[in-house]
Amino acid sequence: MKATATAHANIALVKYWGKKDDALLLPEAASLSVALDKLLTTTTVELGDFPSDSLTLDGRTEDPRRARALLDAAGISLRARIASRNEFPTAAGLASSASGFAALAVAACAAAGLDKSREELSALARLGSGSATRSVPGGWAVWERESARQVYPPAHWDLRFCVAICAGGEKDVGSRDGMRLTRDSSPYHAAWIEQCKRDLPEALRLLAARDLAALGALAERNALRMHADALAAAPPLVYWQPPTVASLHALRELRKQGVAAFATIDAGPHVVAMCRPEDAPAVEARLRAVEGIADVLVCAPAGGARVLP
Ligand code: 2P0
Repeated sequence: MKATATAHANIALVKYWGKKDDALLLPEAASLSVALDKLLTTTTVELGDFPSDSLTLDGRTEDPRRARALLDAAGISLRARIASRNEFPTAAGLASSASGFAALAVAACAAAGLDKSREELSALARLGSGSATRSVPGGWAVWERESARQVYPPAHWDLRFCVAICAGGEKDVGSRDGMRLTRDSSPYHAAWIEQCKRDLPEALRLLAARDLAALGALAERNALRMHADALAAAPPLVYWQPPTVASLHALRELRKQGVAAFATIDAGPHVVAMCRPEDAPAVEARLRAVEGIADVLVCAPAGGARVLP
């Protein structure tokens, strides 16, 4: 009763920032993301008659309660030993909950011998973390309600996503609390959600047409509007650090020089710049020149979660 699965983290171009159901992790608006090849998590689940559940992340012991919620929903009552490993620096504060819970859902069901559809696995991953819903199908994925679906495979569009590490360590306020605080206190929140509802169909049209200039501009606006909403919370949520702002300016400068590179930022300080593969070396070099940037990971689109043989 043991299985191992892998999953990639994803970056949203139309973001999820607000739940309509806190217990079921259902989003107020649909989101669009792409899975990133270098942000890979491998998770092994062993089921048995153990005294309690246990979870380690890169060898450190973590609280297994969110994992248990997912296992219960899958109908797995046996205790679980879960060991998860990230192929990327968690110390740098890169989110691993999306890839972690996607890999967990797939590994746990495989260990239990449960034959679940991709849709069911996506819905299970959601109970661990909202963004994990999209890491199960991987590729270019849309999450509307209970589960996410792949709208295009990774090969639909060979773009690059340059992940600039703009700070070390954990952030002060995690996504779960930050999202709730924003929804409950930002005067702009309703407008943000309405904006996402307008952005998604437009983003899908631009994704179909592979229009980088327009999709990149839309994704950058969407991310900045999400942060405007978070900044307007009480108390305010300031996820940015000085290199975050410097990177936004650096990408603006690059665009003036004719390089199409656009920023997105999750609930943290790191900037992800999307660009064409041939422009990635210049974008990477420009970001590395920003004071305070520790590292840049250049990623390509990746597939979904899968069981390892
Ligand atoms: C996203 N983020 O769409 C957005 C953009 C961060 C900013 O999904 O409470 O860890 O577990 O559902 O998924 C991060 O939030 O939050 C996230 P929960 P999650 O990728």
